[in-house]
Amino acid sequence: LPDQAVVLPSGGPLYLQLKRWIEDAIASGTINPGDALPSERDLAQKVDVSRVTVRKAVLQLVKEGVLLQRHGSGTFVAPRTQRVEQSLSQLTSFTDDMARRGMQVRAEWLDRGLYQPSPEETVVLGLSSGERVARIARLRLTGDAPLAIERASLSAQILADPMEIGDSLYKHLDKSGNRPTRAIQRIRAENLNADDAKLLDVPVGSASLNIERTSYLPSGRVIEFTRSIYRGDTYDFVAELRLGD
Ligand code: 16G
Repeated sequence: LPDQAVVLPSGGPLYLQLKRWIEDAIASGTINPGDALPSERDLAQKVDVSRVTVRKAVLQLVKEGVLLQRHGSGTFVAPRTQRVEQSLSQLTSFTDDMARRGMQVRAEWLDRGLYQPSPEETVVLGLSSGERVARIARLRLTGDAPLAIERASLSAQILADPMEIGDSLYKHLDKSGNRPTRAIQRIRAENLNADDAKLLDVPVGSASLNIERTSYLPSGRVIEFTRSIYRGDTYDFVAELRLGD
C-alpha cells in the first residue's frame, strides 16, 4: 500500500467507504490479484478506522469473491477469473466450444432419467399424450471451476435411455441423425438462488445469464429444450452484427 495517508471516498457507512477504497485500489492496480492485504490491525491504523470496520469491509469483499481468506495465512486479492467468450451466431455444443479453446471440461451429473413431462415441456417439445420426457441435468466444469448448469429436456422417443449419453449430448444425438441444425436462444439476466449459487460456487444472488435454447431438426421438429445457467463473472456472449437493408 502507498505510504501517504489514506483518504476514503465519502458517503455511506464507514465500512462501505473502506470497501470501495479497496475495490478502487484493486481496479487501479495499486494492489493486484494474489497480493496479501495488510493485517487487520495495520489496515485499521493506516486508514484510521476501527478493526471492526476493517473486518466488516473485508468480510463483505470475501463474500463477493473479491478477496480470499486463507486460514492462518491472511487475506488475499482473489485471482481474476479468466473470462470465456462465446459466440452467439453459431449452433455449437458445449463440448465443441471448450475443445476449440483447448479447455479440459468435465460434467457432474445432477439428474438423468425419464419423467412425466411438465405442461411446458409437453408444449415446447410437442409431445403426444402419454409420451415421457428425458431430462438430463449437468454441472459443467473446467478443472474444479464450475462454469454452467445445464438442464435439458428431450422427447423420450429421441433419447430413450438418458444413461447412454456420454460426455456430449450433441455427439450422442449425432449418432442417430438427430443433431439439431437450428436453434432459438433467449438470454436473460438472473440473480442466482441458493441452490444454483452453491453449485456454481459463487455467493447467493450473484449475477448469471439464464439461457433457454430450443433446437430443431431440419424437419422442424423440436429436439431439445435446455435451460442453462452461466456464471455472470465468467462468460461474455458475443454476436457479429451486420448493417441491415
Ligand atoms: C450448449 C447448449 C445446450 C446444449 C449443449 C450440448 C448453450 C446456451 N446451450 O451448452 O443447449 O444442450 O451445448 O452440449 O449454448 P454437449 O454436446 O457438450 O452435451
